[in-house]
Amino acid sequence: MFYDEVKVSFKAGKGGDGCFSFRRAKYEPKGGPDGGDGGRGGNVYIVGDTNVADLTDFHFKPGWQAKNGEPGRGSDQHGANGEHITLRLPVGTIVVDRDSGDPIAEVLEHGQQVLLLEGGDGGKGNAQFKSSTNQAPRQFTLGKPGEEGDFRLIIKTIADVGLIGFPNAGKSTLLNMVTNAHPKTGAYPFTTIFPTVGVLEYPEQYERITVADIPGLIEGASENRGLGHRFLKHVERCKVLVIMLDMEGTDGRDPLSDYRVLINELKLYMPGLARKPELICANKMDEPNAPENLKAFKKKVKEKVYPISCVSDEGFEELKQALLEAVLKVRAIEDAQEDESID
Ligand SMILES: Nc1nc2c(ncn2[C@@H]2O[C@H](COP(=O)(O)OP(=O)(O)OP(=O)(O)O)[C@@H](O)[C@H]2O)c(=O)[nH]1
Ligand SMILES: [Mg+2]
Repeated sequence: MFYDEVKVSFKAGKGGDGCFSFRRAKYEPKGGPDGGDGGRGGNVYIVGDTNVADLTDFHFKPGWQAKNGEPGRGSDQHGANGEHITLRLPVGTIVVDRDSGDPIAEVLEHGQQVLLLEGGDGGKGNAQFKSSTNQAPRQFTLGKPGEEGDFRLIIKTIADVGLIGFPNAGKSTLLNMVTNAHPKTGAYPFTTIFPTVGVLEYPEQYERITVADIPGLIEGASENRGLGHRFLKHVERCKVLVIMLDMEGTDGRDPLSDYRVLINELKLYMPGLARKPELICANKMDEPNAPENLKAFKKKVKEKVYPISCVSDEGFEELKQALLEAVLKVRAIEDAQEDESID
């Protein structure tokens, strides 16, 4: 089972209480106040880690708490600070507030650390309240509670290109052939049950892009039917989408209706998704009915189509170059927008 969404509750440590104490020594029967301050509660940090594949650990243990600060002690002893905890999350994880649904934090890179919840301040010991007018203060304060919250952790895959299509279109086969990733492939639907990201290299151009294989979508995916819906979130952060069609129409499929359903599902899920640059890829061109189907398809759809075959490598080069071009275009736009926001 692949967990890309879990409910969790995290809590930072409470501050230790301040101490109320007076010095008592043999020849000092009325020694001054010496109650120390409490230690700070530990913080909760999250950090992105490419070695963490999914949220299984949090599914089985959804509650995490940082240590409380120790109370202050007599003889002016400060309580120890509570230990922080650092939770390692897959890169691309978003932390959402469970009540409001608002995103609180996200980790987008390996090693990126974010302070999620702050530990409470330690209380003040009575020694802190000594003044010229009050030599024997009886005040001290309690430690403050740490921040806490109920969250939803959601992985949203980060890749330049997202491959989407009906089950069995050949998405994983293509990823296997052109990238370093090796997702399972098979002649049955929903072979892929979690997104896999591979790197597509362009040695001559000194470029590389990342490509995500998304589990197959079905009609009604946007309404949460089948496996599809859970996985549409994984294309939200892709720069470019490849709509992969089985041009042979294996098992009675119709490429044109597949195309329309897929575009519609994207729109229904999130209008922004349908506005991303899309490349239409016609797979299985080695099969007997594919050329005829492609002709019919092109009559109805005016966008450029990239015919390929994962059996003969046909069309790979053209598709790869088109992907690079499309990704570089989006990167340039994003860079320009970033510069603008900095100015
Ligand atoms: N003839 C032919 N068969 C192909 C081609 N590409 C993939 N296949 C076959 O199609 C079947 C499905 O391929 P997958 O790559 O597992 O399909 P997928 O789109 O990843 O499917 P899901 O993971 O179920 O969504 C496998 O039996 C592949 O061998 C192709 O270009 N030509
Ligand atoms: Mg697959």
